[in-house]
Amino acid sequence: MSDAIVIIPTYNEIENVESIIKAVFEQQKDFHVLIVDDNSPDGTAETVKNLQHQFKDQLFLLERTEKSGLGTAYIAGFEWALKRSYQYIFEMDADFSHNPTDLTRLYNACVAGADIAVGSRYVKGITVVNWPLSRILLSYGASRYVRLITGMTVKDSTAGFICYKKEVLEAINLNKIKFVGYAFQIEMKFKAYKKGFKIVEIPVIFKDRTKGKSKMSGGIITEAIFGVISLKIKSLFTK
Ligand SMILES: Nc1nc2c(ncn2[C@@H]2O[C@H](COP(=O)(O)OP(=O)(O)O)[C@@H](O)[C@H]2O)c(=O)[nH]1
Ligand SMILES: [Mg+2]
Repeated sequence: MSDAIVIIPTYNEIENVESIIKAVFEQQKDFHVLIVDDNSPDGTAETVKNLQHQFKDQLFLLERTEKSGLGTAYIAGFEWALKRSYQYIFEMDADFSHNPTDLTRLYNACVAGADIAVGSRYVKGITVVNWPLSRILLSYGASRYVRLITGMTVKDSTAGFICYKKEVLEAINLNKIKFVGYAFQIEMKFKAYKKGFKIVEIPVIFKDRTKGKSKMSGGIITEAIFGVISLKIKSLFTK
């Protein structure tokens, strides 16, 4: 039994899913993997099922009936993981934007005392490769905006490469998490920050995907812009 599980949400990631799973299992540390697939029309889940024979009791699949956003996919994954005895629960994308070799660095940071280790693009300058300038500006701008509005010190608040200690996920009321896109990532960090958990940022290099398509949309950006203000206002009235 491993103490760590990497949750990877997928929607139409047929070109990446097998290689990302294998890349995680190639790490020296024994990580388990949970794929949360939203009934991808391209057959992503079938590929995972075939691999389950090879990685029995290490590779798990949670299938949902329709595309319902990254946030709710993670919540379903967190609930699944909390029912089992994992101590360290990760978020990672399927598209190799996050380098699986960094998993161990995030893990070590939590073992060394962090409650949340964030794979961060903005602690050593801006470590983003192959994104168009417009997307870098959007993401970096979002990070400055979140710091300004919320007062939270985390630099890369929209990051989705994370190791949570299970106590953090147990303390946050997952049923009350509202957002689905980038705002989901901000909301999770903000709730943990408000509860006094120790958040550590580990510098990572984020690379844009080379295979498959981004599922980012304008709606997700709008959600983040207004979502951050609403998070801050609500936090003034609750503890
Ligand atoms: N299960 C599920 N996964 C999703 C959904 N939207 C995005 N993803 C996955 O979330 C990860 C990040 O999405 P991506 O499209 O790369 O977003 P970007 O990196 O912001 O452009 C990838 O592994 C996607 O397959 C969704 O609605 N449901
Ligand atoms: Mg991506």
